[in-house]
Amino acid sequence: MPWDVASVAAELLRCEDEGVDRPPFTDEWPELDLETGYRIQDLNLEARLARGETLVGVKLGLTSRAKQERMGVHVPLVAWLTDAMLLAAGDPVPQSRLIHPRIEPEIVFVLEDRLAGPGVSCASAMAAVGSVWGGAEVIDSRYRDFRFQAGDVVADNASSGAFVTGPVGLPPTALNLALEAALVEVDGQVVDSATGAAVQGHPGEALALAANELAKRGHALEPGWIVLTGGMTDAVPAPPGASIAIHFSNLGSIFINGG
Ligand code: 0L1
Ligand code: MG
Repeated sequence: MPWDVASVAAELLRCEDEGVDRPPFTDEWPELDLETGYRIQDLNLEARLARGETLVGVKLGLTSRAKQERMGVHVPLVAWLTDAMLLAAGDPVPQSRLIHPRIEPEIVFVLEDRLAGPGVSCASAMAAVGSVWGGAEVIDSRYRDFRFQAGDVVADNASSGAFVTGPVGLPPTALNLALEAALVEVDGQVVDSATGAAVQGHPGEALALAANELAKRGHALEPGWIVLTGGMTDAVPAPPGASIAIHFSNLGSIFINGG
């Protein structure tokens, strides 16, 4: 089948809605590059909004070396967050609507001011932040075994699934984000750890990157938006029955069970 922007967008939403995975489109359509992937992503944002979801922010993907190396894609990505992806504290992994969820620790910002690129630096990005939170992203991929190229994963909204923020929100001046640590525990065993420096040297760099990248597509980050700055460590599988905890040094702990 000759794929195009509209047919890939529709197929990705069908896979998401029906909970089925598929091979990456680049196997058949190698011209699916980043720019085309973003057009597909934006088309599916329109579809999500048309079906009643509300835009609540953006997520970055592949901002840490751990994530880039695991996924074999070496470029940071930006994607959309809607209210349908929000989990409340204590919610289990929403297995019934996900294919093969994995969980990763993230530094999360809530914006106080509008942030529009180009030319946004880490310092000017951080000046727009109202509060900083610990977060856990439950990623999912519509691609079998999470196998994809950059264009595929951008089209797939950077493997969006669900996310939850932790119990502690602090003003950005209250902590050194490069040193903020996260420990990832699975069934009571620490399996991974990182500090905020894993994310582009400082999570504010990821925020600046989002503003500058979105500016190329004619968008800005808006006040009140949530920004997930990208997995600090590799993601851990979150099957039914798993018990996952993420402990931040200053931003509290998040507990998620696999349902
Ligand atoms: O599936 C993936 O790992 C791609 C999205 C990356 C999410 C992240 O790095 O936070
Ligand atoms: Mg993530």
